[in-house]
Amino acid sequence: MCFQNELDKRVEKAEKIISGYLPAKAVHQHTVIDAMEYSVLAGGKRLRPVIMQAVWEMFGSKEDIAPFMAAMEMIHTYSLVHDDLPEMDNDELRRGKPTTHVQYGQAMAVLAGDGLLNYAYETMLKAAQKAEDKSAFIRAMSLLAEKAGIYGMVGGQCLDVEAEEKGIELSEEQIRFVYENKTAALLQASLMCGAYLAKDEDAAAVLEKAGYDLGIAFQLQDDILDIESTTQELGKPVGSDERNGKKTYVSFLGIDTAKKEQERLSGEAVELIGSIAVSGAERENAKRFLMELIRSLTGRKK
Ligand code: GRG
Repeated sequence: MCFQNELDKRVEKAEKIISGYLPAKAVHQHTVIDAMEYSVLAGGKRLRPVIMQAVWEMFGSKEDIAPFMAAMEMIHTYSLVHDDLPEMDNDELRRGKPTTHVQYGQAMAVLAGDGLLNYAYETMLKAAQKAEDKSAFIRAMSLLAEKAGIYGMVGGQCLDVEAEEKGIELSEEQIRFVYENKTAALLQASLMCGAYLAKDEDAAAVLEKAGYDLGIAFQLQDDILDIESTTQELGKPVGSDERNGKKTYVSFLGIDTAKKEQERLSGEAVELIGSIAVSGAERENAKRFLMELIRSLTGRKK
């Protein structure tokens, strides 16, 4: 099967899983549940759950990865909903659709983000009760929590927001901190959960490094697209960094060096994954897919 067909199939599978874990309708709080569903089902590449499933296939574990895939996409989506709010980036378009606060109002968008974050943990905890290997399950869950929190995504977003609010020009090291946490942390968790469920700590350490490289490369490409792409192609506004006078890693490196660095980091991530030994055709296939997926993100158009 060619890579694009396999990716399409895997995205479709991830979308079914994610939809299956969305909260049931309810009478009085139906608006927040609708807004949560709207945000999650608005589209998106489903990159993180697809990565999670591929890694899980590489290692094999009796514990199900599906609740983690759904929880990861809920956490990722909450971060986008909150990031789009007027108090943060004030964006009106996301995934080609009106942002959640445009569609449902600001208060409901805050609640939808809160609801998604909380429901992610409800989803994993419900599944944990049925897990055979509870310690492996809890290890994976606490990794996800950490990478999403103040020592991960929220921490990265904190410095990013503060710099913008106070007009502070970040140093290269500080920009790296922002990228490592705001962007790489959830990608690292996506790569590591499957290894933790299979209790392979050594592989998880290699995947954490690969996730760092992938995350920085992914964010560099995001910044490059903000300069070179169009709103139509991206499904979200472009040129926002320049408009907001925001210094990015690309403004430090210059666009040509940034492109080279992005390729170097993606290549390093692929190599690290390639260095992990797996045996059996199915596991080899999952590893090959994961490597191709990361290669395909170099020069991604959205
Ligand atoms: C509000 C706590 C909090 C955090 C917000 C996610 C985020 C942090 C900000 C959004 C803006 C941004 C540039 C984030 C970096 C990560 C990133 C490139 C997210 C977009 O991920 P994609 O491209 O999105 O996978 P889709 O829509 O395809 O799922």
